This record gives sequence, structure tokens and C-alpha cells, in this order.
Amino acid sequence: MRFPSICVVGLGYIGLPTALMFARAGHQVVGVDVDERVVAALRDGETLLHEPGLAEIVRTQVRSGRLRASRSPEIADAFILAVPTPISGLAHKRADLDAVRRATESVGPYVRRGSLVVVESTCPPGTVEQVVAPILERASALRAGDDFFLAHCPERVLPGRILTEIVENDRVLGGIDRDSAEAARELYGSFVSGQMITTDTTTAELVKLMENTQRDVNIALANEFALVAEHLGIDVWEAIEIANRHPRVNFLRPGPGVGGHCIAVDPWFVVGAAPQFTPLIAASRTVNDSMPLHVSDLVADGLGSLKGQVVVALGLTYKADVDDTRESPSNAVITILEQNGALVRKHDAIVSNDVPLEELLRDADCLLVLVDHAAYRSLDPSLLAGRMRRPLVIDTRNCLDRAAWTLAGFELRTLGRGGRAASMIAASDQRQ
Ligand code: SAJ
Repeated sequence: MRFPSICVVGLGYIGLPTALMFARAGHQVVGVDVDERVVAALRDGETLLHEPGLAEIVRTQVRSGRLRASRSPEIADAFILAVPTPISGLAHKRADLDAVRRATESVGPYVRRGSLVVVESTCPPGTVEQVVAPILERASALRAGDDFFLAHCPERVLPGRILTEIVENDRVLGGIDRDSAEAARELYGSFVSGQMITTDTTTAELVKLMENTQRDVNIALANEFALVAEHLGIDVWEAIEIANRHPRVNFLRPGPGVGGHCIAVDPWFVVGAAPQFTPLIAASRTVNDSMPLHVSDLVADGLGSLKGQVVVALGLTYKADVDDTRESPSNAVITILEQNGALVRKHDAIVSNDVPLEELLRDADCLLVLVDHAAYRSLDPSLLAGRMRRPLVIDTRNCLDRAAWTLAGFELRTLGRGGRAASMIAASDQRQ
């Protein structure tokens, strides 16, 4: 084994699973985090994160003695930086590289001849070469490429499927030089079963941003068609289903907006790097960011006004079946509703369900579905009927069974579904 000891800085949704995979593959791993609660939990063989299968592996790897937790880095053969890169600034959204700088500074003094440093954090193009390398070189008095290896290996795992994808996904390994990329290939080869593709650091940085940008632009396109369909009075969900039968067409799903720490953020790194060439990427961000306002308009439309109306918001996480509420479109929708005088009662099948839904619905005016958790898709409307002051349901994810909810006496409206579709279906129902 070429890099027997590894120091992983940042024990979030990427750093912790990565540390675990290396520990399971037989490396000696120290996991570092600035948050005392994260370190304390890991020392007890526990984690504060919710991800399928994670708690069990944390327990076994901490017990095995191959994974330890610490507040500060120490000497190791390889260092992995997996800290957040958010955006800051409202008018001009720029990458906030403070955490990357701090993490780099913290490992710099421990880098030796022959060490490997890998940046996993998603970064604007050029960061590893222009920001990370100089900091490491200053702190270690060594040269990147000549004396130590430096690579960018962006994570690409999907929250909810992290432990599978971290092993099976193909990996991009961008080296500051060829030997660095090869060193990274050797390191990740200890647990990755997907293919490993080597390139330079800046290409690897851009590849990661391109992936998330493509998804953001495609979601924006679906959202834009949802608005068009509402305007034309047709059903975008039916239209998408039909269009997707074309062998080279694959629309994503419209919804209340794009959340999470990645897809809503990363496109701005590309815009920041080349604003004059990225009008499409910037416009897509604007379209997706405008969806919460559209959802509040749908509610206002359905209720006549928002002032004093009781809205039950179903789903607070940024997407289905995860526990992560950070950067959730639900937060934006709820804020707009409240600013306009609505009284919002919140429920989430995963993170906030102390008060049962049946109780929240009592005398409510609108049930607003913002996240398509499995638990919501399988709700039995007959058990919820007769409690609301007004049985209006607005489904922003098209996840409810229209026939069942209508039969139970609810008025179901769906984002992207215009009036004509509803009336045609009603007409054809009557004909039958
Ligand atoms: N969304 C839609 N419609 C869709 C798909 C998603 O509105 O058809 C919304 C979701 O509800 C959510 C947001 O987009 O609010 C993002 O969800 P997601 O499942 O598309 O992506 P993330 O943020 O959970 O994970 C993405 C993944 N990137 C790609 O699929 C290209 C993952 O592989 C990356 O590793 C991750 O970003 C990351 O960390 O960069």
C-alpha cells in the first residue's frame, strides 16, 4: 500500500464517507473537523449525519481502530480536503474559498516529500493551481509536482446513495502533473470500483462544474416549460412523458426550485470564471430561483389571497428522502408565504413530524406539497379528508395520486398543470 496513512479534513457528507471507505480498505485514517460535536460523535463511534448505511459503517470502522477523529491535522502520507465551498454575495455570487484556504493552511506544515494532497471540494476552475498549491508550497517549503503530489478529485456522489456511488461511480483524477494524477489513481484504487480517468486539475475542476450545471440548466428548462404549460392550459407532466419517448430527449422534472449545496451553487463558479460567455447558465439560475415565488403565486391564486390563510407546508428538505434542509426551496417558499401574511404550519416526514399531519390540517386552507418524500407519495387521502377549512391541495412535485385525492373530496392543483388539461380530463370523465 503506497499511502498507508491518510488525514481527511472535513467530516461532512463527503469527507466522512471517504474517510470510512479508506479505513475499510485498510488505511490508517484520521478524520479532522473544526466542529467539536462532529469529532465527539465520531470518537463515540457515531455520526450526526443521516445517510442510508452510514451509522453502521461509522460504528465498525471506529471500533476497528482504523478511523480516529481529531480537531487538527497530523502527519500522514496523503491528505484529503473535503470542506464546503459556498457562494457569498447577493448581487455577484462568488465562490467563498475561506474554508479551502483554512484547510490547506492547516495541512501545509505536515506535507513532506512524497506526500499526496487531494482536494475533493468543488472549486472554481484554477483554484488548485492558483490558491491551494501556493499555500502548500509556502507552508512546506517544497514544490508541488516536484516534491509532493497534488490533485483534484471532485466528489460526484448523490445524497441518499452516497455509500454506493462513492465506490461505483467513475472518478475524475486531475493532477498538477502526470505523476500526481497517477498517485491519486493509486490512492483511490483502494476502494473505487468505477473507472478512474486522469486529467489536469483545471479540467477536473471544470468537469465537476459542468456536470452540476448541466443538471441545473435542464431543470430550468423543465421549470420554464411548466410555466409555458400553465400559460397554455396544458399539463407539462403529460407533455414531458410524451416528449421523453423520443430516443434522444430526456426532460428532468419541474418543481418548486433547486436546492442543496451543489446544483444551486456550482453554476455560479462557472459564471464567475467567464461572465461574458455564460448568459444561459446565469439565466437558468434565475429561472430556478424564481420558482418559489411562482409557487406562492399558485397558492395565492388558489386561495384568493394569502393574508390570514393557514397553509400546511409538506416537506422541508431540499429533495425527497434526505434529511438535509439547507438551501431548500421549501424555506424560500415558506418565507414568501409568511411575508405575505399566510400562517404556515410545517411538516416533514423525515426531519419534523412531532405534530401529526392530521392535526396540522385541522381548519387549514391549503395543503402545499413541496417535497415528494416516499411517505407523502403513499399518503392515504381518505384518512385526511374532512379536516381542512378548505380542501385545496397544491402539489408542486406531481407526486400525489390525482384520482384518489379528488375522490376523497380534495381540490388538487399541480404545478405545471394548466386549466385546459384539467377541464379536458373532466370532460372525458363525464363522457365515460
Ligand atoms: N430537482 C428538480 N428536478 C429534477 C431533479 C432535481 O427540481 O428533475 C431538484 C431537487 O429537488 C433538488 C435539486 O434539484 O432541490 C438538486 O437535487 P439533485 O438530486 O439533482 O442533486 P444533489 O444536489 O442532491 O446532488 C448533485 C448530483 N449531481 C448530478 O447529478 C449532476 C451529485 O452527483 C453531486 O455529487 C452533488 O450534486 C454534488 O455534491 O455536487
